[in-house]
Amino acid sequence: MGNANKGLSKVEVMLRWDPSPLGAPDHDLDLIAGVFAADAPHGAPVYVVHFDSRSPDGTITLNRDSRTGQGLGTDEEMTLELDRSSDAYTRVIVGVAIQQGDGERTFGEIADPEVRIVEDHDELARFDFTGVPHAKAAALAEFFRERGGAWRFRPDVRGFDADPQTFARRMGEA
Ligand SMILES: [Ca+2]
Repeated sequence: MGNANKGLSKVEVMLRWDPSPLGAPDHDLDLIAGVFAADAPHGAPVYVVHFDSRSPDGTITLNRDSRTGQGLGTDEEMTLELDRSSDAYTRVIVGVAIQQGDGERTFGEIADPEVRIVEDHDELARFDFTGVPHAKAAALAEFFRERGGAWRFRPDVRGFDADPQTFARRMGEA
């Protein structure tokens, strides 16, 4: 169990959305995590994890990936083993980006997108994107390491007018 003094250890991030209407182009949302080092917590990420990119130390894993949102329940799922991460890393940002095809796609056009962040069975946060309807990508949550080493969580919703690659580079700016 996550106890307040001990900090977070292993966190699950779950993304779901509904498929686009029949005949319309697929909506492809991606969970993205950026990992930041102590000397540049708001700079470029040391590495990012998404459908095409793995965590070099194996502490962040994308367990499930969807390109359409079809199926019941969670469409994409990521596990963050914060307690196994190197001391050099002090900040992790988790967000969602929409793949941009022909024409622009924003969260307001996606049917029922939702992210849940859970540790064990405790829900830390739930996001429905209603605050960022015009964004193409959004940072949602920040995990940060306290001086004593414990990992903490805070919601941090910021919309971006950016494709997934640009979002991944810039997600740590704030
Ligand atoms: Ca996807």
